[in-house]
Amino acid sequence: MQTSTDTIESQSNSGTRRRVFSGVQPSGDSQLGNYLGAFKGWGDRQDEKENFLCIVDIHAITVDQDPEELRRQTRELAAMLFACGLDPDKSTLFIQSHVTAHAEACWILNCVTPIGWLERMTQFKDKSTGLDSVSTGLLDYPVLMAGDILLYSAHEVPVGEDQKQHVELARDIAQRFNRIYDELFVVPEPVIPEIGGRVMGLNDPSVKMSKSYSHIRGHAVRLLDEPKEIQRSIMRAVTDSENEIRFSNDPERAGVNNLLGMYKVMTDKIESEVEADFADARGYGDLKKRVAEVIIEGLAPIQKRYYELMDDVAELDRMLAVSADHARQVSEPKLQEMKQAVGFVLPDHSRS
Ligand code: ATP
Ligand code: LTN
Repeated sequence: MQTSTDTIESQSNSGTRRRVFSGVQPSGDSQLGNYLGAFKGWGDRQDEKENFLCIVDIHAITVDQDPEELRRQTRELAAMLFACGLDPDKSTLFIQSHVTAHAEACWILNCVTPIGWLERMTQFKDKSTGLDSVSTGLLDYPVLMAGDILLYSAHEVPVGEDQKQHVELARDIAQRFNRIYDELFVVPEPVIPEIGGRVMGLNDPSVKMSKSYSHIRGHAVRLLDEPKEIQRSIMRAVTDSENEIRFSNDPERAGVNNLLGMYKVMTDKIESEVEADFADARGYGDLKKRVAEVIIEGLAPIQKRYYELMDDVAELDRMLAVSADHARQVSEPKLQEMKQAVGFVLPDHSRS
């Protein structure tokens, strides 16, 4: 029986690195916000954190999907994440459906989750409004997500602001399970990145850049866009009628702030250095030109690596299989503890 927090802590760490879990939906073409707000940071910090990163295809089918498209987008996202710098020797990047513990953990956690907690979720309300028929999976989405996180005893869950409520629910579920049964779960913390936390749409800087809208012309820079396309999108970005190139919280100046924020994260500079870089700029035209340049330059090696990986899908699948093995090694013992705690008879392994 697991009772001490110390034991949970030691289980959740193979070395001194704090454990991180995050998930991404294979829901379309990755865009610059995904890179600046998530993928880049995961890669930059993989020496100091123990990353478990999951392509959440089981979550994806909570809304309608074309099967072939889902399969294609899942592989494309895997290739893109590796191309963005996730090193398979340092980070465990795997496909959720390869590790059956996720679906099993979800079921057990369902049975300690009051349905009212799920009906209150903002994402459920947003995604279900106006639909003729809503799947049970869509309501259950946050419990599957709680299972993802809790199976790995993750301390930190980097997510965008929109997913904070789900991580808080995962905390509530963990605490409830710990209270009803045994103290099995680390209670995870949501981590919202400050820089790059919210890259805004180029056509409308009041809405978050998102892969679901990346087909709308002028909304996003997609990570696979060609240089000309990137330049065109940035040059057409909405700005304001002033001509001052500095960071600001003024909603009227959100467009310029967004462009400066992109430049800052792409170049790993601090705000004062960014503003100094533009001290000699002649207006927003100059700003946009230089922002486009750093994006094009930064994405070039990523695009090259992405196409190499997609040229050898067998090798990509092999990399994913190795990661899934590792994910299973970590999650399976936790699932067994959950089964033990709720009173299941564990199978007799001496027979296999
Ligand atoms: P969807 O349109 O399917 O919701 P998305 O592009 O909004 O997709 P997610 O799959 O929800 O992206 O998120 C993947 C990761 O990328 C998350 O960690 C999220 O916080 C981050 N992310 C997504 N969009 C942005 C953005 N505009 N700015 C900063 N980070 C972002
Ligand atoms: N719901 C998240 C994706 C996701 C996730 C997770 C994020 C699924 N499981 C576990 C963090 C931890 C999204 O739509 N971005």
